[in-house]
Amino acid sequence: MGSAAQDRDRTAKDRQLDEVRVDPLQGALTTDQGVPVDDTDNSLTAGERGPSLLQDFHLREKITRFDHERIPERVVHARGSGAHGYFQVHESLEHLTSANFLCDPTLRTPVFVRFSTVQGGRGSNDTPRDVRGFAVKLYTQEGNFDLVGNNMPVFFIQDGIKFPDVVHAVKPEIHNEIPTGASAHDTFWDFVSLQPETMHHVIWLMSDRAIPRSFRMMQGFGVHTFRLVNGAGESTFVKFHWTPKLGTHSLVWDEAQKIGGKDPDFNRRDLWDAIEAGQYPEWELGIQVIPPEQEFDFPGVDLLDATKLVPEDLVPVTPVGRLVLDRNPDNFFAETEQVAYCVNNLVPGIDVTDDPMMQARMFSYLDTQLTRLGGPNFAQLPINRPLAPVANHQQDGFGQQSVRQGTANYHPNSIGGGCPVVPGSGAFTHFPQHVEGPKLRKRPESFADHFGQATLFWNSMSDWEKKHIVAAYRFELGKVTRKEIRERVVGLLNNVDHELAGLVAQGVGVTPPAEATVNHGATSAFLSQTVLPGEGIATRMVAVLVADGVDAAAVEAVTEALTAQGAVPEILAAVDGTVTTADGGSLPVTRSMTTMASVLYDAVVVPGGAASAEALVADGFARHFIAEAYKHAKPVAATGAGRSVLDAAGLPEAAPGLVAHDGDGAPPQDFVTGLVDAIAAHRHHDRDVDAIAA
Ligand code: HDE
Repeated sequence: MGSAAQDRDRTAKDRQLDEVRVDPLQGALTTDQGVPVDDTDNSLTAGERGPSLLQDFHLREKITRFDHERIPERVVHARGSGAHGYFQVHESLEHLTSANFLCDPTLRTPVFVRFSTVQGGRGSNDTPRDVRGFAVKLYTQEGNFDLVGNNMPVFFIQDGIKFPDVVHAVKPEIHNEIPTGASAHDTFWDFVSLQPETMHHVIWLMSDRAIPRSFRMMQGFGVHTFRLVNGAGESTFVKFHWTPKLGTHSLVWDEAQKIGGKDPDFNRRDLWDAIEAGQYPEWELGIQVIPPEQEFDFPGVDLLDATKLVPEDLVPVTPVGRLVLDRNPDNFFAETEQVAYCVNNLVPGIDVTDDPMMQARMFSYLDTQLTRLGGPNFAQLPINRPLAPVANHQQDGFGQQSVRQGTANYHPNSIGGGCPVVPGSGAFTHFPQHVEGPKLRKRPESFADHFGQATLFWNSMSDWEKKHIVAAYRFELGKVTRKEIRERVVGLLNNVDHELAGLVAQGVGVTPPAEATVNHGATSAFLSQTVLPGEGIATRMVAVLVADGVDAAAVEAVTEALTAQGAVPEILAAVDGTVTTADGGSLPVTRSMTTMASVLYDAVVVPGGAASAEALVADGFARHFIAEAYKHAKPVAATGAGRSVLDAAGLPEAAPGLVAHDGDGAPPQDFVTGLVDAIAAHRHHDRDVDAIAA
């Protein structure tokens, strides 16, 4: 374990995990029984070239254990990345809830968070167009509370009974297991075209929210309406929101696809590296609070309908606490793979509602984990074990870890002194909601509007966001081979917005709908990513392209200024090692350019130096690197002769996010400020990039 890890804040969960941390790199090599092994490189054979012997228990054990290393992957959200951290409430929320982690501002509640994609298998890449999971396990003093959310505030369907259908439709097709990590195929869009309730979530999926730049730069949502219950037994409806300090930022689609090949672990690596560098990602927890008497005050929105959000224009999000991730797992399998989130994991003061999606989830998570984690004792796995004491009469089953003492394994008992007792207070109590009605299978009338909020989302987008959404529909539907499915989707889109439907139709070879529908014209000020800029440029990756003869003073000034702001400049040259600077010095190269690609960086800088610029102009890889970064709307900067490389890459004289300084040596302050601001703005989509060949 490195010194940074040793120095970290020790949380209660961390200390609990210490009990099971082992360092197998010490001492003698043994079997699972602790018997020292004499040779682990050669099987026991009858004669030097003879057959292996059955009695070689070390060989058999080693192979058997290897054969059984894999467990079933999650049926959805199989690809994930996790991290430890803590949550701390700003001020007591005791007027709303009795949950003590939300009432005591001095408490730092340990958490384990797992981010994920949904469609792809465990080995799929990080950057498909997909929803991202945002699952938080809080190890509170009153038991584990899991907030198992996504990075989008709504869901595809309204009733959990449709979940197997939507997942079957989006997963790889069953005859050929194609496509991996993508929704751009016939079965998904067939389902969408026949199930109009998907329209709202699907437009989020077609937006840049579905291709986050980083797990650290995406929002999280509890999606369902929850119930908070205070000490007096009064209940309030809430919606949970996580808002990242770094802003909500995305890739562009072409970039996301290329990253899938250049670095399939892009988001996982980004999370890991930021935490190792001490740049701990942070989110604000916010709640929308809806008093019970206002439950029916939102026309077209039933609080129990997971395809709807409550517009923040109507109910603002109140910041209530902070989530910080400050420690990487020690072991991927033991922690990130074996963690089991469950919508059932509730603590006193937090309850569910009758949202039929939430109700189905209450069943599904535990059920799937019984298979995935091999039996009913998975809550005893170190990563799942609560910090709160566990005492009950559950027993036996595969993988039982505890050795229970005594004989009273039932309730009531006198032999065990009646223990464990049902406590008089402090227990989880279901909110005593009044329920009555006939048993029936019927979607509520109040769930009926499938288009209004999709229209609201579309109306609230900036011009470039709208362009990206149209392009995404065109891409996805363009991959759909059956024309009638494309036609049906365009028909549904016409109910969202006539212009949107027409633009998509033109791109996918179907006739634009003739009949103009009425757009309600309403907008929300909270849905566009342009209103979620975040703070600063910390952890932004900046490529500095150099060759022999580079202007050392310019490199030094730019890299120092960026590093001072927490950004990560990397010096890239044609080959690894060092380059000779214009003044005869030597500059270490971080990596060779060909092991990387522009898509792995947030910005590109080309420092001056005549010979360096000349070499880069002659290097097609370098020119492509710059053109591609520019096309992806990234900041591009140059000093001195570096400008000629931008020209050779086909960049215009001036453009948003293009920062240049003519002179050699350390560039002036306004260049540096211009570059930092351009990076902080993330992307410059107000450029005309159609003619750029990259
Ligand atoms: Fe899940 N979901 N889900 N889901 N879900 C699972 O549980 C399910 C839904 C979400 O990092 C599974 O342990 C049903 C909404 C996340 O381990 C499974 C329904 C939201 C994760 C399951 C939904 C989510 C899962 C698969 C419709 C956002 C990954 C493995 C009623 C609020 C958790 C597992 C992790 C995982 C069922 C809908 C989020 C099969 C039946 C809505 C983040 O139980």
